[in-house]
Amino acid sequence: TSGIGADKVALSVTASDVRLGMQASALTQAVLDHLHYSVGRLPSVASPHDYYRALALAIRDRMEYRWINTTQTYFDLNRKVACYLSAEFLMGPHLGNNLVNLHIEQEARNALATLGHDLDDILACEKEPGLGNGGLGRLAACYLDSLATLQCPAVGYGIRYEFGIFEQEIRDGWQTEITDKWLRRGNPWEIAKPDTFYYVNWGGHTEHYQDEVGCQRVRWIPDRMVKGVAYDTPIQGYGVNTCNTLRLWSAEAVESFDFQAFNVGDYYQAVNEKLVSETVTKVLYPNDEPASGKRLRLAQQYFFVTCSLQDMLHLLELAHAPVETFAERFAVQLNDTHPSIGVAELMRLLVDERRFDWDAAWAITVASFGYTNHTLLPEALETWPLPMFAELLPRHLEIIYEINRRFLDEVRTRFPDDEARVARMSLIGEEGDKRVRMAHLATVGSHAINGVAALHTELLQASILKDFHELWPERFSNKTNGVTPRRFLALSNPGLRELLDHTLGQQWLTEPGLLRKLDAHADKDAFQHDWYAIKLGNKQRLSSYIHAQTGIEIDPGWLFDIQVKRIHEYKRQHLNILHIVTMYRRLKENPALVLPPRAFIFGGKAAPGYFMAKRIIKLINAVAETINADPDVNTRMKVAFIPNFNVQNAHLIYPAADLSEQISTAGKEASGTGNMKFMLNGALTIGTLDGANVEIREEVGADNFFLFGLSAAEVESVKRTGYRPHDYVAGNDELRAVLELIGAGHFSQGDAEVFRPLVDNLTHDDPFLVLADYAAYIACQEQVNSAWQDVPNWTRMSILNTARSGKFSSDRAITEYCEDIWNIRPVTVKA
Ligand code: GPV
Repeated sequence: TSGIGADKVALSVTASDVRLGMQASALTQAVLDHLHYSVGRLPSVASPHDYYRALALAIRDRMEYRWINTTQTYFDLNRKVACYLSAEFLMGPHLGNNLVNLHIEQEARNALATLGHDLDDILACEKEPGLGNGGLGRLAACYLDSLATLQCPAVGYGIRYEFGIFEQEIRDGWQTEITDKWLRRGNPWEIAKPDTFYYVNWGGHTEHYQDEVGCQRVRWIPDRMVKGVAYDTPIQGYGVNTCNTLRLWSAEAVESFDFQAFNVGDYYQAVNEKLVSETVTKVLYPNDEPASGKRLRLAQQYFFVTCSLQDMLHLLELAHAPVETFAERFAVQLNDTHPSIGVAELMRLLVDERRFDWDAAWAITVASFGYTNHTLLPEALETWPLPMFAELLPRHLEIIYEINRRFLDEVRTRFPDDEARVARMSLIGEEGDKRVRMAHLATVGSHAINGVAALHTELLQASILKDFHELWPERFSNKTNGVTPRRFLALSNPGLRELLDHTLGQQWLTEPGLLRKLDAHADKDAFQHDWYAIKLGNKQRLSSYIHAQTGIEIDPGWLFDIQVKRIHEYKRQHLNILHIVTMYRRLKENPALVLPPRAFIFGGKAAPGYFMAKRIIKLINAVAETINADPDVNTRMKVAFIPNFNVQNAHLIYPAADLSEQISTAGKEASGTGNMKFMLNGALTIGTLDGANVEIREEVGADNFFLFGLSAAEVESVKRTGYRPHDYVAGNDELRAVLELIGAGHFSQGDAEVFRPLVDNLTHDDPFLVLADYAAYIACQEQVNSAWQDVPNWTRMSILNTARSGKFSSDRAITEYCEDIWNIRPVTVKA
């Protein structure tokens, strides 16, 4: 048999074994059964989407036994569990990934063929759960894949948003946002657990009282309440029986309520309160990086965090384990500060509800939590205005004051007579309006704090958490991000997967260090030939997709230069555009110029309220329209903006790239993970020394990486000594001409207003030093052009990129978290 462990069924399983068969014939039967019993459609009239649902349910059935068995194994063995708390999980389509991880793609393909369908058409029917904005949410998803694959006991805890990240459409070059009704046709992957729910309170006030034994205690008398109900999704590991759980909480109104406010208030007001409470999990905030600052966002954070912590306490109870052992049973990781209210909430649960004394509760809290920081951008650091915080979570504010009082005493003892330091480190910011600083709460409440790339961790320790690093250096470490090679190579680049399997054996998927063996093939003609053909095929595939989506035709033989990521000024999509316009001008002025043809491809969403980012999208599309329609240039350059960049179309994009654009202002991109996905798929990087680019360059070697631009230290020193972008304009005729062309409306039918704010911002302010790096970027792109013309050498460098990408597997990252922070060991789940 080809399935893993498909042959044996334990006696304790009572479900019928017809749901376990992994052969094509069993899958065919299962799809027909689900079409009949679950979807309720005759095969003859069933749509591809009906087949998708039937197949998805058939595959879920095949994970169910492993899933239940996994949970049971952790429970029986009393194993410590990693609880990954994240406001976002950007999972991507489940079906294809589950087929890869269960090793039954071919069987599923054959089964569908028998039924007259092509697996790829069926896979395309899945509407991905877009429960995240970008890198942070996708990282959480990669980590779940690795935890399951490494057989580590783990649960992902998050929010079941009814509306995920908006769908982006491009109209007249502008982004428009369409609501993401991802649940409209149901979700075959989740199982609702209506009996697993917890109550969540808000508002009201606190009362101090003496308990029976004379202890001072606090009661929180909330005035609103909502229920959090669990929805579970299986996370199947690759090639193992482990199938972990992603548990997402959904808000529901409580059936009955007997709060005072409801008794004395009028009925309609009470019903309205119920409606309001159910909006808690309605929608994902679409702001990536800048903190949103909205009350509902804080409510979402508290909602999912208290449900998750109550769930852990409940599990302890089920295991008859004392609450004192909490930190031995759970490692609770905070994915950025979004879940950091958990520090105060665990204290409340232990001190107020379980009557722990403060010091014992605090020891458990600190031993349980770890905090991962994902940004240094000041505007992205979460702080909450005191009045809002006090209104929503009055008891938590008191607890935070008490944590702060004790913490600042410790600071004063360690650093006497340094009140400036005390003010800097306080959990309450007092500059301007008073605010709760969530990064400080997360740091003080955690035994381990980490950044997401070597440079980022260094800068973290030297800047925003400098004082904390001086106090507790032993709590800090680096955990460079990683991505899963299952989804981002095996699933999305089947051609390359086959070549790797054939060349290295299949073990590279779990031991990506084996990719290094490709070094030995990098110079071989025949191997290069195969490699090139696979890349070309992937470029053909993307080219068709782009044509279908945008009408733009791109020759797959051209250099594919790709920048896909959220649109943000610090990521500098506009620097890329300045290069494109520079080349456009050169071609217009000198038609004989020799320039290898290039396709400039973009994708990414802008936060709906982010003025500059939306204008950058408009500019990309405006430049695209002009260039693509101009016969003087369009035989040598084209520009395309792929609408609605998401995990699903990312599967087509990364494998088709020749050149990966990683051009953020040094010091601003914490890590980046797209950079790793491109490298894994054999793209060369043009990039700054920022985030994980530094480590990518170290791994692949300086000769195989196009480096340009100021370093983080240089950026800081330029800013310190007074950056004057206008000097760069004055000193560079070509740059000046490019900016004038854009500003004067050359790409906007003479409209000199639309791009004025962008050009003005660059020439007068340029907070991300686009102009300071412009000349270096252009020069570096010229090196790219010469390198591209030497096909064998480019192919060699492409091979070396994949060969040396092993470090950036999320398996490596998760192994480090398990060993250094969580103290979690793998456990084999038996078949
Ligand atoms: I904070 N990141 C994100 O996607 N959203 C956020 O709200 C925050 C950070 C990203 C960083 O920008 C990337 O550099 C990083 O690779 C990613 O988080 C995962 O660590």
